[in-house]
Amino acid sequence: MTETALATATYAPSEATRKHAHVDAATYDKMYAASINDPDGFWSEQAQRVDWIKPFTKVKDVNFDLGNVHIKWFEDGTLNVAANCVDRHLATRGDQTAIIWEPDDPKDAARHITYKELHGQVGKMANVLKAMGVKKGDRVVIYLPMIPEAAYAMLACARIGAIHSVVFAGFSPDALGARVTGCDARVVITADTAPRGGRATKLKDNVNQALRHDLNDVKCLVVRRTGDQIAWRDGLDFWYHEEADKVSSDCPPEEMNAEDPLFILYTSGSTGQPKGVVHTTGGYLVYAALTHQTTFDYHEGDVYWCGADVGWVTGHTYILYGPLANGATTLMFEGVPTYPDASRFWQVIDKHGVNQFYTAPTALRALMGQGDEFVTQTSRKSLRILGTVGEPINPEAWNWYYKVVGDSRCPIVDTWWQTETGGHMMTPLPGAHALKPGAAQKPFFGVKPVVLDPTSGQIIEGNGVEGVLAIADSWPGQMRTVWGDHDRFEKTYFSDYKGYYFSGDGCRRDEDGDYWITGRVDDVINVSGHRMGTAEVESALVAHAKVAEAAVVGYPHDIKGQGIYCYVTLMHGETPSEELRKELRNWVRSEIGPIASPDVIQWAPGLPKTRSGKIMRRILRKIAENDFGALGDTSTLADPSVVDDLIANRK
Ligand code: 6R9
Repeated sequence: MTETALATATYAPSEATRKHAHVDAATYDKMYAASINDPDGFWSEQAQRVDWIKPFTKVKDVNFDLGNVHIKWFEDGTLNVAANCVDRHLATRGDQTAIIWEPDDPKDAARHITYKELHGQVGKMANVLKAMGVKKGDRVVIYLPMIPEAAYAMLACARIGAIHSVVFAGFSPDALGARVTGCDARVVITADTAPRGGRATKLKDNVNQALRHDLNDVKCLVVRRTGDQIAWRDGLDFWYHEEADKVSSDCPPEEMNAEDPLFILYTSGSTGQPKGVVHTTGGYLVYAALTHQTTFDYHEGDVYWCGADVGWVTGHTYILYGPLANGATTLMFEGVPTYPDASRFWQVIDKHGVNQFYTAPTALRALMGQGDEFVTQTSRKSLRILGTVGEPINPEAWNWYYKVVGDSRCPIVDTWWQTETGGHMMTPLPGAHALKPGAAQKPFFGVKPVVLDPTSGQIIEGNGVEGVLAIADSWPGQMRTVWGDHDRFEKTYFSDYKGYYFSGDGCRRDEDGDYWITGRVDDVINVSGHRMGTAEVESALVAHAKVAEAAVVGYPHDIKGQGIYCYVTLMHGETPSEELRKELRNWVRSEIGPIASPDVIQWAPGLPKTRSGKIMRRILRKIAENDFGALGDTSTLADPSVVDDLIANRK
């Protein structure tokens, strides 16, 4: 199939999927209408899926007007998130596995942690934190690998009302230090060493380095993961296993207000230092639980796997809080998709009988480039639902995921959302919608998307339209503020388009009213007066059989205003040549049209990516502009050396 044919194919839910699903088409329409017409009634009912200590009487108090933005849900209710994710399941499913832990090395034993064990572990960790002086409202930074203790630590904070800020274990000491300072944390939880893909990151050394100057009174709780030798700061560092021996596992949950902060998560914007996104207790949990159940069509007894890292929002909402609030069995994977080989994901799925699998397009494209045999040698028959998140998925990768991974059996939920939104904002629902490859398609319950004209800020009505994506009203999972800087919160999200939450993404609403995310609007380029999404060109390039991955940026062009600069990674075994360059240029012309013809194609053995797999286009733009002095911070890249290669080989 050509790219265009792939993109226009639709896949209706099979009868089996539709019948099994919590939400079919009619139910979606009914529930969506109710959520928009009567948000108070809808959310008041949905909020009953969590246990409240003191029931709320007020559902929603929201204002999006610049200068007075405030967002409150269930504001006079009280509850505890850890009690909801753990304690309340004990009576009915104490012996059910809550967390399956799959270690980096498949030769090591996997672990199954029941809800009962989880309860004991969370209580212990909570009492250890208390003994270290952590109180309600204090911030705790968590810098851990993907081990069960990461879940214990997050839930322990929630239990005692401390605010966690998880920092991805791949971040550098400087990035870690900035985040500890940013939220003024007095305790960091880490491990000695993090094994990942057969390589080891010395986390405790990183912590020592991060805390070496003005943070040298911050305490550190250390989980023993490998037993490696580490440098110790006497009086400040504590082994978790030693401290845990000294305390009981009984720790009563703190009664928290619905609007008390649950966590801070730092995320990058288009300007300045990373912002501390603040999520609160009641609304976030309700939204996490409802979206997890609905989007993944989660049913009692399912084994569910989100392949993200707990260092990202996807890990917070869809490894931990959503699944555990629903009493699910959630899988935590310590490793990487290509270790020991490119078959690992699919082997883990077979090993644990995974029913729902959720990953990012970048992982799929990387695996797709390795060939189908890594997939087809496994069974995958337990799979029911597949999901993607993080960036627009190109129809090629979608098609591969659908046909090769899912054997054309499993619906793909393409979930558009953000750190700021707390949970899914747009996605097809497996039993309700005919899938369109690459479309996030439908707003979730309570989400009122609007397409705005980027220049006038006016709402664009009707179908077959394109603009910037904003949201007209609040939903319970929405971020409440930027930690310590409410002004920045208002300016970033509510000042460009008055009265709306601005997402920073562009989108198209097609003739059927389905939404397609076209990418960050800061990535839009203007070529000879034509607006173009860099993602469009990338999608065309990766549709070529010899291309594994591509990143496209604009660069100043004397005649066209902006030209199209493409970084292309070829499939394993392909050799760059002038012929191939010409072939790709013609390919893109034929896929999109002559206006999209690449001006420059640079072969890129690797692309600069964050550790969560996002391509850092900022760096690629600078290289394309020949502006090597202003590359900015490259320390957070998964592999900073790719930048040197790209500069050395700049066209
Ligand atoms: C959850 C997460 C948010 C940005 C968002 C958008 C992009 C995420 C997407 C998607 C197209 C999807 N994005 N999911 N674009 N289709 N299904 O990724 O949060 O790291 O904050 O990134 O990611 O551009 O604005 P975060």
